Amino acid sequence: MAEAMYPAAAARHPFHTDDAKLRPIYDKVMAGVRLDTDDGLALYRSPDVLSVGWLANYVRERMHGNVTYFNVNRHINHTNVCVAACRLCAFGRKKGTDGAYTMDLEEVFRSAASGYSEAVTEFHIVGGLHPDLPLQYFTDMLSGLKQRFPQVHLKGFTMVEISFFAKLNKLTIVEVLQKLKDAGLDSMPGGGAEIFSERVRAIICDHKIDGNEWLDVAREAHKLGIRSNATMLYGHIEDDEDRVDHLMKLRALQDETKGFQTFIGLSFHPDHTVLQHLPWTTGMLDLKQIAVARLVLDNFAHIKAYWQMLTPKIAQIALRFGADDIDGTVVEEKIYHDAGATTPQGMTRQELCRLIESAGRVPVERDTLYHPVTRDGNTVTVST
Ligand code: V47
Repeated sequence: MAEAMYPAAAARHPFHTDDAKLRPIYDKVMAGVRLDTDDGLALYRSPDVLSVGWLANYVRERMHGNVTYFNVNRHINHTNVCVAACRLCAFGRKKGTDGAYTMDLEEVFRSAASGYSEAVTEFHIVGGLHPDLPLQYFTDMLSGLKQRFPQVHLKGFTMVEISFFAKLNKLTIVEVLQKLKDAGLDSMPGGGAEIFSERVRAIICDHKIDGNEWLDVAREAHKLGIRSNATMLYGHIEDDEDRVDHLMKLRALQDETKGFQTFIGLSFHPDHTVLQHLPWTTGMLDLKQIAVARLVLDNFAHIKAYWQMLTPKIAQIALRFGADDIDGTVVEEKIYHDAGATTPQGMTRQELCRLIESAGRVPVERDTLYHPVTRDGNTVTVST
């Protein structure tokens, strides 16, 4: 059906490219054959970004037709106090220093309720690694949010936070995940993966768990039925091999657990970080990253163009380079804005729909698990 409606998916026209290395990749994509490491490298290194994008768009339309997903969500960053001092980060503060904050639970609940009047379907909850917050703060947060907002999906805590909670509370990863799940955790965001290469991690985030631990926590979460997203931080000091290695590791874990929902490439924002001498990513790299992810991550249903990080304009173009999701209303964002993002803090549902429609796509509001959502005023119905 999708193939009949969308010409790129129907592959009626021949594949014109100046880059001969893309031709065997074209053959594999048409035949639905999995791409390997060399293919991933050839895609990153290709000067023909439009052909790379065409291939990714073909796959995107084969999977999702003309649909682009978005959601109505709110980010909650309960604390920026963090014991790690990652060079990539402008958000974290040491306890007691200028600008450090920690919300008490009443502030968390107030912040959850504030913002746009549109009924949100998801709270996205992440914070720094605070040395004094006991696990009960988080279980009380989750159960308190569920009690006050029973219809809202709670997507919270990165693999890095889970590992930290386990160490701080002398519990296993599984015990922490189970307690959070029992308190109301529905799924997890994809942050904190950065890039799995040890060489790069030693420079950009040496205080963080290593890549294998990130993957181990994701594996345990998926085994408990907690789905998650996955991310990759790019555009700093990594090279093409590091990027392909990262994608291959995510793909291998997805083969095993099928627990990842969406992949989000996160472009490095250097301002106010220790790495602020590094340049910002270019639009071409951002688009190529979306496309390569779509082509290599054949077992991921969704590739997200996070508008707030990419800018709304690049995110729109990304909907023709492999992305089928543009993220949500967000309302209040701190991590990227502390690192120099100039995008708005949030967008209304109507603004998101306009962005998607003017990219020639059909907006579909989804809940966190990609069930379509319909609204009558602020009454939300989820089709499961
Ligand atoms: O965990 C931190 C990264 C992540 C910087 O799962 C930085 O739906 C760039 O994970 N420049 C938070 N990146 C964002 C995130 C996310 C966002 C939207 C949706 C989802 C999802 C997840 O941002 C952090 C870290 O990996 N980060 N500092 C920086 N200066």
